[in-house]
Order: sequence, then structure tokens, then C-alpha cells
Amino acid sequence: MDKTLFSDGLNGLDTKNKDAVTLYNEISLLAMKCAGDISETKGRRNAYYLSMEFLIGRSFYNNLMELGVLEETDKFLSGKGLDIRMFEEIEDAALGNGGLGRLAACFLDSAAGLGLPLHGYGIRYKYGLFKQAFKNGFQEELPDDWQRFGDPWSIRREDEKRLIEFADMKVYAVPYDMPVFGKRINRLRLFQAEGDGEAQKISEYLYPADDTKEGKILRLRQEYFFSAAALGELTEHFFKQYGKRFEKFPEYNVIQLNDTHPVICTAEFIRLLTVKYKFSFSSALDIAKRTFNYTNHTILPEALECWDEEYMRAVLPEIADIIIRISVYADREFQSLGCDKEQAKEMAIYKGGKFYMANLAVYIAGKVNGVAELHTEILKNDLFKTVNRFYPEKLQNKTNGITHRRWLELCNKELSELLDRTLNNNWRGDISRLNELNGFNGETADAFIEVKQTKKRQLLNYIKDREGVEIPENFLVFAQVKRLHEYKRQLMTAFAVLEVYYGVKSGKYHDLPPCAFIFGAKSAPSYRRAKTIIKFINEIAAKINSDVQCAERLKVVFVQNYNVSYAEKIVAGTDVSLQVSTAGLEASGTGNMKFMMNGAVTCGTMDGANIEIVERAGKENNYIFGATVEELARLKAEGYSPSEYLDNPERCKAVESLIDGTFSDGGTGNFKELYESLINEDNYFVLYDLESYVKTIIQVCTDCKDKKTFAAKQLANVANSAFFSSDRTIKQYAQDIWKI
Ligand code: 26Q
Repeated sequence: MDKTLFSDGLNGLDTKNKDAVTLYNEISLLAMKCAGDISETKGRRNAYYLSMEFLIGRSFYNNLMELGVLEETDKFLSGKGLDIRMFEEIEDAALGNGGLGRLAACFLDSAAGLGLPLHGYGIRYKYGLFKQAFKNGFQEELPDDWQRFGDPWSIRREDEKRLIEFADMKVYAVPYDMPVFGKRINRLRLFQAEGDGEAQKISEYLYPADDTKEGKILRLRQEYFFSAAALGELTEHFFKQYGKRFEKFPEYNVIQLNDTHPVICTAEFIRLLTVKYKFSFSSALDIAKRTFNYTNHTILPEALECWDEEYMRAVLPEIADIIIRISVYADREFQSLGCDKEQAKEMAIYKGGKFYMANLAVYIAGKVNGVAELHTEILKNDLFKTVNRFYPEKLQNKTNGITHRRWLELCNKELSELLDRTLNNNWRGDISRLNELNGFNGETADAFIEVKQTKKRQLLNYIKDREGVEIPENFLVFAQVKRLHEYKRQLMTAFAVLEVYYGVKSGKYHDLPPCAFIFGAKSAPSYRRAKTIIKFINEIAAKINSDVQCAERLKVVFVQNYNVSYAEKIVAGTDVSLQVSTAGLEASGTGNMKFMMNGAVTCGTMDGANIEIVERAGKENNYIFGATVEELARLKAEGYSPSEYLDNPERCKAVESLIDGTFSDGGTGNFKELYESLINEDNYFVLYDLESYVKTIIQVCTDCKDKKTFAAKQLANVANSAFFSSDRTIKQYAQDIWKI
């Protein structure tokens, strides 16, 4: 970064009569000009992260921070009577929908920060994840036209566009490069689809509705489009440098597949090597096996991709043939390893006219990793148990992480400054030094209480402005923010809140300290039950917030359009992080880590990375409740009958409120459907865990009355959060998988 050039440019900037969007573009472009070029990649080993999603959020503040000019820009604007927060009107780049996409963004940040050559490949969607608004408590989806503010952080590379061919159309993949700043400048390359009519549609929407054949085929096109473009250019660059010696390709390139979404490119790679460079199928397959690795992010059956041969054949016939051929090789290999029929079938890539993409991924990948210890155990013992038996070296764990630059330094300046004052080392340069905070004294605890109060005040003011809900700052703040899904059990929190509410009204919880519950989540547009849960929580919020009897005791708010930027405010201002998924179903969670690093205690189940969080911060400093994986396995075996657990009046009243007329679902019948699914199946054990959940919430509330002791628990979480920096995760990937 040429800081003098930047300073000169900044000081020469005329801010008069310019709106936020204009200034945003001018300052961003200036920073881009002064930042320097993307670091050299030639002649060395590079790692590539292929992902359908990169949930970047806002680039402006983060990039200026990474470039070391955020403070200067802040001062400059103040001098002109402007507030740097004016750029909060520039909306996030939401090219992802949740954890998997945000993880990809954190990884790029950490790799650049550590000086490791990791580059991203993805899609430049015209519209990112929809903007959410509530109308009458129902979720409404609005298009996310993020480019209308301009896109100063990308550079279009027209000269490097390439043609991607489908059976029925040809489309250009035009690269847009976003530099990722750190010790190195790495590159995130997003491809935009261009061509006639239909072609453009490929990069139009993140998650086209895939409940129709057309929708499914469009998603397939998206997957092939960007991953084939990536492999096309990687092989071409290699050829230019080293000629046809592709057996050396894996020495220079290692590719990480972010879930199964880009896995189709393994077949594309084999196609390129056999058709264009005349390799035999078996050597091409061998080279592929030494190039690719695969990360699994979910064990939910509905999220494991599987393509109908018919669809694949319609648009990618050659790829369909190649996958079938890989499948034949795989079968042969399984047999030679001594698999029986059953085992071979379980691992089969092609069966019953369908392609099983996770099986393809696992077969080709050198390493397959889970994203938290428990998740990896489940992969080893359950989803991929046969793989693990015949390829014991393949499966490994890489517990997720979050970049502490965005999720501590940027979103919590106050806490960062407290750490600067308290630690005699440069924790910003080496987050592992945060551990030295353990053994903090009373003074630090007092200072922390003040920081938390400041961040809470900022958050509650923001919520008042945005949502119109006023929460006094003496309230204890609980938050559950994440995608809306039944397994994450926002519904269980809703029932718990209602139970607390009824208990407060009846006098059962007469000395409960005041508390607020913040929800934030988007539901997939076609996920009916998830949308019903949003409506239900909004109904509960309206009822509780308008009950004057509870005005000083309880508040509930479901914030609209929860996204990365909202998360930055919520994680900093929250006291209690709710992580209550059904044990075994949340692969890792990363929100849990963000809250921990900002000093919230976790109230959660023994699931995903929660287990590792409490292992490090101490069970005594967090609130663990609910059934474990083992307990649920027993329960399932014995036969679970949900209605048995409705044995207390407040709980009954809370659950029955879905059908007894307390709340209205606008005549859709959705509340009744939800109620019946609970009483009859309760696949996610909401009713089973509800009792211990409410008890735990009450315990948290009781404990928080002793401010100092509670702050000490919160600080213990900060002190032990270094492990969850994605710097640690990336170092592990670099060492164990990528060898960079
Ligand atoms: C599947 C089939 C067809 C179309 C789409 C999909 C699909 C799309 C997105 C399946 C899964 C996803 C996203 C998954 C995801 O975000 N998983 C989260 O990954 C995080 C990072 O590892 C974990 O922390 C979370 O636990 C996990 O839920």
C-alpha cells in the first residue's frame, strides 16, 4: 500500500455536495489504486478454494482496515463534518446464504493475513441473497441489487473471459477480480455469465428456486459454469508454463471443494486432460485424485446433492459419461480393496440413474474433512463409515474458525482497545496471544463490563432505529441469529420465551432480571415451516412488547434482513449466545465463535463446535443443556413420543398457543400444520429439550445478577477464543492438506 499516495489522494478529495455512494466509490477506487497489485502466483504452489458462495459482507471498512488507512479516512471525514458510518447505507455483498459462504470469506481473509497463496473462485451473482422485510410478521423477499452502489472493489478482466459449453448453449465466463488484502494480496475471482438470452441467467441469482426441473438444471449449470471456468484457466496456465507434464499439476495446484457444489469440476478436469491434452483416462483420474480435496458441511440428507442422469445428460452429456466411467473405476477399486456388495453400493457414485455427488467427492478427494470434531466423528462413524474403513487416512477434522480481524478488531473496537491496554503483546498480529488474558484481574473485569455496556447501547439504539422496538439498556441480551431451519430450533426458543413470559405474568418468575431476546434469520423462500416459525415469533414479539405489565421485564425482537453487517453489531452487543441445535445436526456453527470472541456466554447444546468452545472456555463459564447425540440415539431406538413431554402448564400453554387462537397465522393454517408436526413427529426433539432449555435460561438470568461473576464468565470466553480464529484453521489446512 502506497500510503503517501493514498493520503495525497484523500486530502485532495472534494467532499462537497457528494452523496455517500459517490464518496464510497471515490475513496474505494483510490484505495484500490494505492493498494498495489495482486501477489505473484507463478512458479510456486497455490491453493484454490472453489465455492458457490462467498458471503463477504461490506468490503469498505474491512479493506481500509487491512490496508491500514481506516483511521486516517475516519479522521479525514470527521474533519469535513462527515461521519464514516455514512457508508453503512451501502449494502452488503451477500453472495452467500450462511455459514458455508461466510466461512469461505473468513478463510480468504486469514490466508491473505498469513501470507499464504489461497485464491477463491466463485460466481458473481447479479442478485445476492434476497433482502428480507416483514409485512404483517410474514417474510417478504426483495431482490438484492447490490451492484447498484457500484462495485469499486472488483476489476473486470474482459481479456481473460472464456467460453463454457453446454449441449444446448455457449456462455462466456467473464472474470471479476476482488483483491483480498493482507500480508499478501490474494485474488477472489468471480465469474459472470454473459451471452445471449438464457446464458445471462446462469449468474443472475444465488439459489434459483429448484422445485422445478428448470430450476434444478439452472443450478447444475451454475455449478458447472464457474468450476469449469476455474479448471479451464488453471490447466491452461499450467500448460503455458510446463507444457503437457500434467502429472506435475498437483505439485503446483491444490484445490479445495467447498461442499459438493463444485464437485462436478472433477469430471471436467478429467475431460480436459483426456480430450485436450490426450491423457489416458486412468492417468487423468490419478492426477485428479492428487489435486482435489473436499470439505463436508452437513449431514442432513436433503442437503446432500444428487443429480438425475436425465438432467445431467440434457445439458452436460460428456460429463455424464465421464462420471459413469469414474464410477466404474471406483467400483473396481472398492472390490479390489475387499468391499462386499453392500459396502460398494453405499459408496457408489452412480446408481439407480442418479449421480451421488458426495460419493464422487469422497472418491476423488485426497483428503475429506469435517468442520468440527463431533461432525468429523459422525462422518467417520456414520455418513462415510465405509469410506473410513477402507480409506482410513482420508477423513480428517479441521474445526472451523472466524477471522478475528472482522469479528473482533473491526466490529468491536472498544474491546480491542481494552485488549491493547491489558495485554503487553501484539495480539492483533498473533491472536494466540489472547490466551494471556486468562488470569485477568478485577480491574479488567470492570473495564469489560463497561465495554459490553457500550456495545449493547450501540446495538439497542440501532435496533430501535431499524425495527422500532425499544429495549432498555439494563436488559440482559440473548441472541439467536443464523439461517432459519428446523434443526437449529428457533421454534424451541420461541416456546421458551413464551414459557418465561407466562411465568413472569403468573408471578412464578417474580424476581427475574429484565431480559431481551433478539432473533435474526432468513428463511429459504420455499421453506414453508421455516417461514411459519418467523411469523410465529413475530406474533409472540408483538404480544409481549405490547404487554404493559411486562414492559420492564421482557422484550422480543426479530430483526429484519439479518446479514453480515447486522451480525457485526449483534455479536458485539450480546450477553448470551443461543446455540441450541439438535445434537448431531449442526456441523460446526461459526456464529457461536463470533459471540464467544466478543464475550458472550454460550447457552447451547452439546453440538458442533459448541463442544470445543466449552471445552476451552470451561463448562462453568457457559450453559450447556439438552440431550446429547448418544441420548438421542437411545431415545430414537426406544421410540420417542413427543406429547409425553407436555407435562407442565406453562409449557402446554406455550405450545398450544399455536392452535388455541392466541396468535394468528393470517388464516393460512400453517400454525396448525406446525403444531401437528410437533405432536406427531417432532423430528428435532424440540419438546424433549424444552424443559431443560427453560431451566437453563432461568439459571443464566439468575447468575447475571452478580455482575462481576457473570462478566468473569464472559471474559473467560474472550480469553480462550483464539483457537477459533480462522488463522488457526487455515494454518492447519495449509499444513495438513494443502502443503503450502
Ligand atoms: C444442496 C442441494 C441443492 C441446493 C443447495 C444445497 C445446499 C446449499 C447450501 C446445501 C447446503 C448449503 C449450505 C450449508 C451450510 O451453510 N452449512 C453450514 O456450514 C458451516 C460452515 O462449515 C457450518 O458451521 C454450519 O454448521 C453448517 O450448517
